[in-house]
Amino acid sequence: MGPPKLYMVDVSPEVRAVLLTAKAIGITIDLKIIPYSNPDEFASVFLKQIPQHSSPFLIDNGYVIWNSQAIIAFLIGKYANDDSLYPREHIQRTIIDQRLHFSTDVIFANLSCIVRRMIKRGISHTPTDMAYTLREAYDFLEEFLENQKWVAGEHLTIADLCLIPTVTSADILVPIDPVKYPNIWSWIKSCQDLPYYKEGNQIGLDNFKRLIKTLRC
Ligand SMILES: N[C@@H](CCC(=O)N[C@@H](CS)C(=O)NCC(=O)O)C(=O)O
Repeated sequence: MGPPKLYMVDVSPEVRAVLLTAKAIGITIDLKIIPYSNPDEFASVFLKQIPQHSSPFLIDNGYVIWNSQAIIAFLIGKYANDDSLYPREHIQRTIIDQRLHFSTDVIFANLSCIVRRMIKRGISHTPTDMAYTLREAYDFLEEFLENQKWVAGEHLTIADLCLIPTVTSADILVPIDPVKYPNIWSWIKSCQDLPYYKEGNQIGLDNFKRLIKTLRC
């Protein structure tokens, strides 16, 4: 059977959310790079297995699971020793779920739209309306973090592990002003202090930064 296999490329913030979660719960996952540059291999490992053609995806005991947040909930349910990262108590869980949707629907949605335009249409700047929406999202996040250390309360949860890769990636395209957003920067610093932050987010974030630099040239 072996450890679960994660098919991924770490420039993706959604991938890094899974990497952070796996490290936070202390499980080993077998990382497989999606072979984007090899069309035959890409068709057999990716297009065939994933009807939605979406990365990352996980294969665990023969089951194929895609969507980072579905993967994360699965890993916590199956492998975590306790529910502290995704508590079952319904109000706590609802707040976490709300933040997860905020990460996907607002931050990642805009981020991926900007990056797709860069890759597919060669547009090197961030369109004003998308920059505006990201800044509006920073305003909301700043407010979520008022008087609390983590995005869903006083404890680290998967909401932080999902938001930190999307927010730090968004910062590369639309910089987060440290004067205007002190709560966001102190939360980023708390995340950076996690012992698994470098491997879980920083390495892939640096790769994302290099990719954006190339696309802007
Ligand atoms: N919300 C989804 C987003 C998945 C997604 O859009 N992934 C991108 C990469 S970041 C993708 O697969 N794009 C299509 C492709 O790579 O062919 C998730 O959390 O998994």
